[in-house]
Amino acid sequence: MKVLILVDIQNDFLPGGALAVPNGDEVVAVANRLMPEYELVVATQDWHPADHQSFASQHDGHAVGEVISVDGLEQILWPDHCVQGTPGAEFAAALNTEGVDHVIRKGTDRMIDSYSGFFDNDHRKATGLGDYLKGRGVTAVDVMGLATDYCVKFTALDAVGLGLSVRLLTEGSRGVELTPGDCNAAIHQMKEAGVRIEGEESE
Ligand code: VGL
Ligand code: ZN
Repeated sequence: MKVLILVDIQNDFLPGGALAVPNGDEVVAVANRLMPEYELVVATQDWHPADHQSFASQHDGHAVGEVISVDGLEQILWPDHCVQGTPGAEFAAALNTEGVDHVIRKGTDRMIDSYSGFFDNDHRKATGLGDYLKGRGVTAVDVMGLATDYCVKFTALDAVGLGLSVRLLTEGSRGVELTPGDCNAAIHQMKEAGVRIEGEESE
């Protein structure tokens, strides 16, 4: 079964959003074009409570971009984003959500972030996506969306870890690039883990 995972194509990750991914809006048209080619389309949605501990606003004396320890885990501090029920957390208006079969919300536990659509950042809890795919006999997934160097990367890596055959659709992915080179490094890391990169010959 051809399965597409659309990662976090939400207003706050688009230009003008709270955690804007440069050119993030360009992935919407790619998603809309590709969805009809797939039998199953799953979309992940970053869905934080307003007091999520990945937000710099929750930590006096700390700023966006700093790395601190939260509940024993290293956490990059982000601007408030994708707060449950706010416009920023909604899927991009131009995304054809009618083509989406299933939505997985993540990052709902205030104490731990969840870049991956499968598990939180410490693999303490599963989101249900792994079981959902397993229950449908899915063995391979294509992954695309926002952001290449965070949620797309960790979703792809966890998919590999669950034994799925994974392909990254670079055309449909854009990165935050907090540091220049982060996207290339993420792609390299995915490749090393066994993710096939769209458009590249596999050896
Ligand atoms: C993301 C940072 C924080 C992402 C989500 O979708 O890549 N990045 N929350
Ligand atoms: Zn988030």
